[in-house]
Amino acid sequence: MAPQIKYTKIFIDNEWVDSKSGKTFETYNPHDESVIAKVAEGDKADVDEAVKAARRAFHRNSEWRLMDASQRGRILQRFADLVERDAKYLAELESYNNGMVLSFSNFIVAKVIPCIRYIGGLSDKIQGDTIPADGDVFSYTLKQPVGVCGLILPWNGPIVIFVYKVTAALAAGCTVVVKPAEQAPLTTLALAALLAEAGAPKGVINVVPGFGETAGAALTRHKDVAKISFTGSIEVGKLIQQAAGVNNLKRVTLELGGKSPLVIMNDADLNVAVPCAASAIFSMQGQVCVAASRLYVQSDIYDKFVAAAVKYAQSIRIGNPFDPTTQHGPQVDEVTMRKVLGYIEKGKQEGAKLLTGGRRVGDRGYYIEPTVFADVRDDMTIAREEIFGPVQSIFKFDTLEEVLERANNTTFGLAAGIFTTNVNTALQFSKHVEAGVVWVNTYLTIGSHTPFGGVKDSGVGRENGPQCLDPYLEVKSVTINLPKKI
Ligand code: TXE
Repeated sequence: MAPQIKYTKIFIDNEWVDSKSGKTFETYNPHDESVIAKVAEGDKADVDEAVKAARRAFHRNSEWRLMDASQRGRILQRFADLVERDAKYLAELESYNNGMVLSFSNFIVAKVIPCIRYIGGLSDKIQGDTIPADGDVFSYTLKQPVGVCGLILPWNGPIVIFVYKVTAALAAGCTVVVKPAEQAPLTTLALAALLAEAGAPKGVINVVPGFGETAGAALTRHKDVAKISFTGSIEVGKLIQQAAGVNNLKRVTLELGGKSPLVIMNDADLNVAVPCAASAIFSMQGQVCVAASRLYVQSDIYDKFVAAAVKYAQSIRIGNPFDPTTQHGPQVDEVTMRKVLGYIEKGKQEGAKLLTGGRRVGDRGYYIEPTVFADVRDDMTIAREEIFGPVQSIFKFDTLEEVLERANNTTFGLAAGIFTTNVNTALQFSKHVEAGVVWVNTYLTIGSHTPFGGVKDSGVGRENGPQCLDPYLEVKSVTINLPKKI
């Protein structure tokens, strides 16, 4: 049964309001293209209201600013409890709105609960330093929240990305205005309601659904927003970095796309590597920023690996995300589906060997077969551009030195992986590959304890890990003159 839609409006000051223009937009179920709900369409006027609310909540005398840090942490722990209470509903809503297979959305929701607890637990561990400065002075530092943060989310993992950004911003003591992606805004609204229920004072969390060029752009240019954290495409990431400097100088964190290499050495355990390489590209239908979209297989095992990869891809069960046996759901929308099918055509035209898949499934819903290309060359379009779809591209290589050179020959730098039983190979690769995240004999192993983010054009800054509050904090140094050094 379809999950109940509880919230479709703009959330400001812990209240649900219509957009000032009265406009709404439709949000869809990618499984059958049906309209799920009409959602309030916020634009600049609504963003202005939301930022005002967030500013009021950030005033030095506000309830939020005067609250003990440990109390902020307790609100976030309660938020984790409420996400746990509503886990089934949230997972269903995510699947309904963006096509994520239910077993995967259940897994994601189960993973974000400890993540909220971890990040929330950092609220009262924000500490400055005492400094042995020269002269008769006493110097120390304070770490203070940057202010109102604009958080712009994508559609491929709204729950997990909301948690990374919002929990860290609130743990640091900031207030936030969130702009969910137009394709999948529903779980963001549900999570905002849970934060209010957990005790976030009004104005601390505000959500303005709407489109990127209007609501998103207004947030990015707003002079009273101190920081933007964005997850999405590189094109928009570049626009955001420029817009963030127009009316004031915002701090900017960007988590962008990738073309992540996964390397399989001759000595790898293929029983583990084959399924892991498949889930590294086919999870969420390939719509994952760290998707292993360049699979480099060493020459001795190449033919054997390719045959096993094709067999695995053909075994993946395609279907309604709500069917418990389904492993592969639809792409998020028609634009994305057509873009992926276009890349598949391009791959064929440019001479990559299509071994399985490559077609749309049915004519209702945005399904594409898990697709495997072999004999892909580094200069092909499918080797260079982010496809963001279920397309496994396999390349052959001979030596570690060669594969490092080829893996790094890209403007992207988000993730990388290697399967090998040789520790020296693993260490060499991990040191020299240009990526923010490296996995050895595993892939997609993301957790709150480990920093996450990209190098090169894949992003700026890190989320998660013990430093995850830093992007939301400023360091202030205080120096006090003393009659005599103590
Ligand atoms: O992303 P956009 P789209 C990649 C992936 C995908 C491609 C396009 O390759 O195929 O991007 O996806 C908001 N100012 N990733 O079009 O446009 C927008 O409303 C401010 C990788 O969905 O970047 C949405 O909330 N905001 C990725 C968010 O930006 C703007 C996740 C992302 O949308 C804006 C998603 C503007 N001018 C896509 N324009 C990842 N890193 O995981 C748009 N937005």
